[in-house]
Amino acid sequence: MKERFKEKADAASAEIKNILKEHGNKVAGEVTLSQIYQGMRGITGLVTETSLLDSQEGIRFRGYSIPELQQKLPKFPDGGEQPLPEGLFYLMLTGDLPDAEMAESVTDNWMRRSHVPNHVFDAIDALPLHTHPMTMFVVGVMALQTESTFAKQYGEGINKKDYWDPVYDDAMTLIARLPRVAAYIYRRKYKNNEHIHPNGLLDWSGNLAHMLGYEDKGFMELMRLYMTIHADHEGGNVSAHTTHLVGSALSDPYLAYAAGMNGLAGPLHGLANQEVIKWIFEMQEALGTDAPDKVQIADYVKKTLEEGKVVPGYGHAVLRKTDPRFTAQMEFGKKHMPDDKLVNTVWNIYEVVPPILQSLGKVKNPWPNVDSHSGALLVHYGMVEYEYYTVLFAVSRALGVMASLIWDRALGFPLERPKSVTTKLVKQWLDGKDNIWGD
Ligand code: AMX
Repeated sequence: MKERFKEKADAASAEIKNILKEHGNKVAGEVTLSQIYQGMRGITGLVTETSLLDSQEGIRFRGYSIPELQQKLPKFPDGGEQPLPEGLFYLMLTGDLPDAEMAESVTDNWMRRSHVPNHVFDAIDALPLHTHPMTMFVVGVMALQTESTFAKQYGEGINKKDYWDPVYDDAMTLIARLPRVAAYIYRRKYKNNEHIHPNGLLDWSGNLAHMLGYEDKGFMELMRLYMTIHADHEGGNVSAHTTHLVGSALSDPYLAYAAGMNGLAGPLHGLANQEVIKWIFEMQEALGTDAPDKVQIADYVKKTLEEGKVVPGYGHAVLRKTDPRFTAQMEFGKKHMPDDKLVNTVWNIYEVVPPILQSLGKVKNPWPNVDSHSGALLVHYGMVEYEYYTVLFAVSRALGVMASLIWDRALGFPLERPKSVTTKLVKQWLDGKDNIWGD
């Protein structure tokens, strides 16, 4: 995989140099004052090679949609139906679909790198038990940073054209160790500190399921699907963008990834997966039923909006249709647990919420995102501890942001530093006194 990546990166680097030499001054779009003030929506400002998001179609990883990945990526040999995320990582990194042997070599490589040093567990253990699992997770990642090859080699004066190599090494080691760190947090916080050793015969996601304490084959398949669909969502989302930004300062992959995951821990981003189940559980309690009907759900949604809160799991900054990651999970639910009450509630919410959000007249996307479905599938297999869910998202997101970070360094992308302005300056510009755009 490493050699294949290097060939591809060298060719891409030469191609980009040529594109910039010939077309570097071409104007690519324009920016409005509203965009500057309102979260930079729709401004194209960075390059991410691993995936691309279309507002109508949803995510494509190197050109492949989720159903295509489910068909074309290698599966776990023991009757697996969902793609192995190892194969997705290979695809995101090299641009090529791997065969089963290549995916297996990634599994083996990660298994060899997966030993987590004891001080990482000590760092997590130093936190009180009531600490949020995402805080424990980022502390664990920061403790892993002592092992950074990039930081060490940078300190020894590595040539900048070789940066990608130790970044690759760090990315592979970090991804390999995350399931153990994630499972440790789960078992410490919720399962009496009783830990489970990895099983060398399992794949990366199967092992995560095993170390979490879930041996059900259905749960293992769910983890493979979960780790695949949460991996990447192009470059502008908070976790991917933050990882890229912090990495651009040549902070090592551990520092960059930890920064990104602090962003994932926000309720408008990855933490929405815990918020969805918390909200449904609160609704069940308020209504006194675990199977609310559509009228009851509609009333509860309206109450949520009247209280000035968002409906978690709905809306998106880019998507304008039902998220295909939602659809993939719905299909999993229809196959594995069609009669589950909570899963059926998620499907009823899907029928009720969009027209209500549409009626507000301001919500640009009334459709469900990935987070509106994931929790119910986890609860089905017994994982009810919803505060933990974003950790699973974080483990998966490492695949996309680390593949991208390796590309960033191989392509020699510089420090990211957009220009900001003050409102005082904007007002002077509006009065015609100043040209703040600097031409
Ligand atoms: N419920 C209620 N109101 C919503 C809403 C929702 N689900 N989604 C958007 N709105 C509101 C916004 O709060 C905003 O209101 P305001 O003008 O009074 O401030 C208005 O609609 C316009 O917002 P928008 O342009 O449609 O969305 P955005 O690009 O600013 O924000 C997002 C996108 C995801 C933050 C927003 O839809 C939201 O808060 N959703 C709920 C939280 C959620 O599910 N987040 C997970 C997203 C996926 C992910 O990153 N994992």
